[in-house]
Amino acid sequence: MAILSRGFGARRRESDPRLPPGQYLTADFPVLSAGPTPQIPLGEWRFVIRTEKGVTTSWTWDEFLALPSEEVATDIHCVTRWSKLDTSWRGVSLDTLLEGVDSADAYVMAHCYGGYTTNVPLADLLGGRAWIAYEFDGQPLAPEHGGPARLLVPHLYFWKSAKWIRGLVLQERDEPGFWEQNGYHLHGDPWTEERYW
Ligand SMILES: Nc1nc2c(c(=O)[nH]1)N[C@H]1C(S)=C(S)[C@@H](COP(=O)(O)O)O[C@H]1N2
Ligand SMILES: [Mo]
Repeated sequence: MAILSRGFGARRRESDPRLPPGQYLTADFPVLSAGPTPQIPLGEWRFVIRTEKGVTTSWTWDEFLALPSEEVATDIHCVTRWSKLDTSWRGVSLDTLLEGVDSADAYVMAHCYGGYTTNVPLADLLGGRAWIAYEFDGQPLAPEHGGPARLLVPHLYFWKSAKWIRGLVLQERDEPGFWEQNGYHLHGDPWTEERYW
């Protein structure tokens, strides 16, 4: 009985057009962290964007909360094959954050409290497709899920959505971040299964 109903559920889930190839649906929210959860006092929190020329733009927590924010309803897809549909977030669009930043660099390295890094082409952060998110389900983002704030790039596999984000460095060349150095794809599009390289 259990096997039959699981099989039936799996077939139904696979037919959901929002599910990328090779993914299954999950209703809970797994925590995947490569290290311990860093504790970041809000008074010390900064978000910094640096161009390759070394020009920095920086926000304190209060300055960050004063920026225009957006509600984001989106599906998320982890390379370990779970997908979660209809998640809801609040955050500041990268379009807003990069507006005043003058740079010709095409790539970005995201840096986190705790040392995690991940690389993303700048184009994937623009066009209303990426945010620095600080709420999940109407609540402050829980520390284990990246609070105070995390990068949210839901059209790429979820390892690109760097938790405990500290800043972005714009770069002329693409370079592998933490998981990318360990074999994960440089880009990570779930729809074309850019899992490993
Ligand atoms: N700083 C940091 N960000 C991270 C990670 C991490 O280990 N450290 N793990 C990544 C991976 S592999 C995934 S799948 C998601 C998991 O986010 P969650 O724990 O909120 O589900 O965060 C990504 N961002
Ligand atoms: Mo992941």
